[in-house]
Amino acid sequence: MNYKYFLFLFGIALLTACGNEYVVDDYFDLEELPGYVAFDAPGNSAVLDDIMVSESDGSTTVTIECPTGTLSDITVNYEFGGDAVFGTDFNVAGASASGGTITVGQKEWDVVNRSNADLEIELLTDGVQDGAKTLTITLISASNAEGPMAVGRGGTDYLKTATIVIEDID
Ligand SMILES: [Ca+2]
Repeated sequence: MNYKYFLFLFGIALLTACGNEYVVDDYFDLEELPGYVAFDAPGNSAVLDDIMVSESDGSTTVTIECPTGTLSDITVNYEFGGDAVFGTDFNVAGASASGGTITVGQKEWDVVNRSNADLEIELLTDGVQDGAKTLTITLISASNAEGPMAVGRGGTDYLKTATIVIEDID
């Protein structure tokens, strides 16, 4: 193989390589993100800090959102965990000791906070010096008219659980 022939081949190889890059660009595939519901954290944070409350605060809320928006109501199932006792340390309307369901609906009139729902947790004073209690609320499943949706940010464990620490006042 002589030198010029090698350069010629090298040039072809370069052109082919460049051509390939365009081919890659041509076939660049935009993948649609799957819809999901997750707890809303301040700003773009993927971490929800523990929510510190006192048992005499009356109530606190956590927000569950569908950042991509939804064309139909989303039914979200959640479960309670931690050592806070349902009916003694806290109450959530319509829920049971194991957890409950909340609907995240489309809010066309609310552009900023589209497709979210506030879950209100009533805090109960028990008159007993029983120390701080922890309540976790974990999103278990979600679905709308289109079918099942992921829970947690992008279907991950991020923003899937909210932790509420209830300080004792007794
Ligand atoms: Ca107490």
